[in-house]
Amino acid sequence: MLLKFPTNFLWGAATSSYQIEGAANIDGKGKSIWDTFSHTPGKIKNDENGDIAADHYHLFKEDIKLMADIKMSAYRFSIAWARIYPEGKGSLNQKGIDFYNKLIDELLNKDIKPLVTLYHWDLPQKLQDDGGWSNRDTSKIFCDYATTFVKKFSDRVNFISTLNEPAVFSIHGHADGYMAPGISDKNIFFSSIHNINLAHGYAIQSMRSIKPNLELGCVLNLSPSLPCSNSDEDTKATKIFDMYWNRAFLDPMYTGSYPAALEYKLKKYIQNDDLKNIHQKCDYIGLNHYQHSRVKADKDYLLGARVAYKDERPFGLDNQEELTSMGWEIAPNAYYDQIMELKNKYNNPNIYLTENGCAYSDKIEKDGSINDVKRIDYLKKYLSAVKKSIDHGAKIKGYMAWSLLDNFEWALGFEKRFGLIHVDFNNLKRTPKNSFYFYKNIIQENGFES
Ligand code: GCO
Repeated sequence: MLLKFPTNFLWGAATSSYQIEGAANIDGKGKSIWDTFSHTPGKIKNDENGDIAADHYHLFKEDIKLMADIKMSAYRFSIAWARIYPEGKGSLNQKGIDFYNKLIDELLNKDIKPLVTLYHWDLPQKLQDDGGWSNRDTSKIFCDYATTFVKKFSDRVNFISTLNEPAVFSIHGHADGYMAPGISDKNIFFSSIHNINLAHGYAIQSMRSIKPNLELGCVLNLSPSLPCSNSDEDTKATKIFDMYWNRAFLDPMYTGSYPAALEYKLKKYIQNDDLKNIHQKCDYIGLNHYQHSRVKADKDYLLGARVAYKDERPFGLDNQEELTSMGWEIAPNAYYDQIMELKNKYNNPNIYLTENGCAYSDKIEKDGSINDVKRIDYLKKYLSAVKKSIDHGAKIKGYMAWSLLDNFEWALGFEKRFGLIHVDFNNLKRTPKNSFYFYKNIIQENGFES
């Protein structure tokens, strides 16, 4: 059956600065917490780092040409804060501004809409040295950075997201320490949650005051949380996990209040008009989604709850269930359920699907092609779920495949390949995979045969 998407539906791909740009120490860029973390032995698989990554910094024109070749209508990317403000604040780095001017101008020359994320985890190290997100001043400094971005680029960029996945970088950066800055401390974690929410609110207010018709919002990782057993401990842990993973940012940003249990934990950080400052009019929710969260109680975890490991197979899940190379389930029903929860419980917002995709180890055939049939199948299943949600009233405005290019998958390094385009990290050669050409047909037809 032919699944047709709405007219003007945006089809594109997503990346992030630290994962693809490289050029980590040139043209005046300051250090970020991911430069520090990736150069800390033992933090990243094979001790890899993003010093070169996919070298998008030098190869962006080639990458944009590939996007234009298949008529992508949008490209979601993030700004490396430390390229603009090497120390997070104070003096500007003109070479950093020049890079993003060239990138944005090239996109516009090719009729590709820039979807900019201001913060995709790479906090300037100097700000971390002053406490990072646990320092309330960082919220205002982020606002100044956002204000500068709008003043320099909003003549050409209309779509701006404040943050990427605040739950991920607050939890993994400050509760379990799995990601930069690698901290595990309850007070730092709780104060960071609140200051990150404040940063979003201050930035939206300031950007809106400069240019009222910008399309502004936040990109959130949201997934239905399910206990991985029917024990009381796992059931209780699932409620706790859901509060931190799904509600800690969505609720204050989009409804104006924290979940009661969380507000109690944050109360010593919350000052007078904070919730009013956080709850600003947003034009959309950016949804990043991959699978359910299968939750397990774990007293050794600061949250007392974590995502189940692959071998902690959730009850009721057929052990034949296929997993991607991340060990993630292929569960398009979870995507549908998550979208419909936003529609039904969060006032039917405009939703941009800002990340979705799968990692598989891709094989290069003798003729140089990459026949990634599993990724094509994944796209069909997940986009069918998207179409079903649209048919049931969800206001989905676009889909950004994660990811345009194979890239640096954080603590897992370069092994996990999410790209529609293969990158040989030894010589930086780009090879479009068959899923890239399948995506070309989807864009051409504005849909596909399910
Ligand atoms: C995230 C990040 C991306 C990841 C992708 C695969 O969603 O975690 O935004 O940077 O690389 O999701 O894990």
